Amino acid sequence: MLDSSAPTNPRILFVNLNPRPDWSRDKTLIYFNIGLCQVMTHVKKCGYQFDLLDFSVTPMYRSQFVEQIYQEKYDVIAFGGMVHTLWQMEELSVLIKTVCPRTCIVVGGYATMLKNDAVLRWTCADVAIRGEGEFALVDVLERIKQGKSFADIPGVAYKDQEGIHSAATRKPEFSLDQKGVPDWDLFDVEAYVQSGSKLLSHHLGVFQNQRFFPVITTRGCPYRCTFCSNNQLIQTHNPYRRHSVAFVAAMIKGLHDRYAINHFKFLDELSFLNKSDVVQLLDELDTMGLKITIEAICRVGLFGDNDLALVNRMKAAGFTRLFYSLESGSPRILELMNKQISVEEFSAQKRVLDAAGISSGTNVIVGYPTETAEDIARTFTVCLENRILPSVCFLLPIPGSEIYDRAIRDGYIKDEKEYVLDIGEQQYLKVNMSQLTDDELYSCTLNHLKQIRNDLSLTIPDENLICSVNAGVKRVSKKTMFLD
Ligand code: B12
Ligand code: SF4
Repeated sequence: MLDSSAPTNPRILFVNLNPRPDWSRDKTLIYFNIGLCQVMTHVKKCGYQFDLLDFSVTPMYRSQFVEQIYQEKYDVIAFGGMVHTLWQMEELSVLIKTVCPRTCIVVGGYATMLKNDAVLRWTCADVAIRGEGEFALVDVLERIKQGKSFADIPGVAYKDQEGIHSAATRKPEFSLDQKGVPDWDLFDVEAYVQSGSKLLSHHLGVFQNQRFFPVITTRGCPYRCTFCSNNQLIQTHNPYRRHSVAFVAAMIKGLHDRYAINHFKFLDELSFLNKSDVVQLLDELDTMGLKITIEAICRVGLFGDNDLALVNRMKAAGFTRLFYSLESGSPRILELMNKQISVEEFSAQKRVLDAAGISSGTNVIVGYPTETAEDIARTFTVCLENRILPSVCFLLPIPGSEIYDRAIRDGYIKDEKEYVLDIGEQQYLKVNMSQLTDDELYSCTLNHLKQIRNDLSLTIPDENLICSVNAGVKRVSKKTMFLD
């Protein structure tokens, strides 16, 4: 953008996409978008003003959106998200360019990490911020203010009349604490809290009558499971880092005191890498003495039978639930997944958490290449023996994962753009790389889940065993982010 009429103070609009515009609102949570909130917090700190349209809280008709952008004549419209929301980025960017061709569209989030700047090729976006967006977006806004090109901003790819200009990866330059606590009030916090307080979901836990809020205490994950987009995509942009425990405690206390939040869900990929991480946080929580409950994420193998004292201490500090994924009960498949865990460790962890009264959540993946009905049966037998109903994913090749590259190589994905723009979620069987037919895979999974449900005397209808909102082999999507 080399423009003599460069705006001194660009008019900026942020759009928070609703990742699930077609999901029934009373049956699921709307998740606070911490990443976008962090980006907006930094932009505000640097002196910029902006508007926000939050589609998660207030969905809009297309005509309302068009009216707003036409009237306001924004210089910059910024939005972002997972690759699973790329279809929305396309829809929105096409619409914006039709109504306001001169507006600079900036996209961020996981979708921008697709190979070969696909986000710039497949959408009408002008600028793609790869990796963490806080500092890079401010660099972009400064260039817009100065009427200068976006060339040579680390992590910023862009397109102009000459074509697409790729960017080197911008390594995270700052410690997590240096980013500061997000300015939660930029969003309608109460709308998010209310969404959680109405929810009663087996898979997500029971939030009714709780004031739930998510927090991030770490970024990234040092492991490289073959099915996870961390495998190739995120590692380079997002090395494993932790907030200090003092920061985490202060953030929790701030949310508790200001919004009366009493239930915290750590939305990390990996909240605790080892036991000393747990001990340090417990020491800090002890000094605060708040009456709160917490859910966190760890890996199988963190706790064993000898850790009862430690997990008892966690329970006393408010930890009510830990989520750790088994993924498969077949050692052969676990090995292929590069999961680096064992079934025995899973059972030991479940046992010791049960003894402390901390509930366990787990996920399993079905449909892995070479997987047989016997492998799948082993997975569900492990769950049944450990008395846990897992949440289930059908293996979904996600860009950035080894499995995605394999799905392309082996011809399961023929047209990448078409696939990614309609990727859907892991609860829907889309690409079947296993030894079973689609029907066999789906019905054997459902039958195993029914058996576990019955044995554990749970009252979950068949249609909600795989997906708590709606079930089916194929995803049903309206394919628009706007109200009808
Ligand atoms: C909360 C969450 C969700 C929420 C949605 C959150 C939201 N409001 O957008 C829900 C529950 C809906 C969800 C669903 C899914 N999720 Co999810 N989710 C997460 C989770 C746990 C936390 C996200 C978060 O807050 N991160 C912390 C913030 C600080 O980081 P961030 O969001 O990446 O933001 C930074 C940058 O990306 C960038 N950025 C982000 N937005 C923007 C915008 C602009 C304009 C700019 C400039 C920059 C920018 O700057 C931010 C600050 O540094 C992550 C794991 C994780 N810990 O990251 C998985 C994760 C993002 N999800 C993932 C997956 C696979 C899914 C599902 C496909 C799972 C499924 N059910 O099938 C679905 C897809 C839903 C859909 N239809 O799109 C993958 C990523 C996939 C990918 N490569 O895109 C992750 C990484 C988990 C994993 N390791 O597999 N998810
Ligand atoms: S699946 Fe979990 S442990 Fe494996 S790489 Fe992804 S976040 Fe890390």
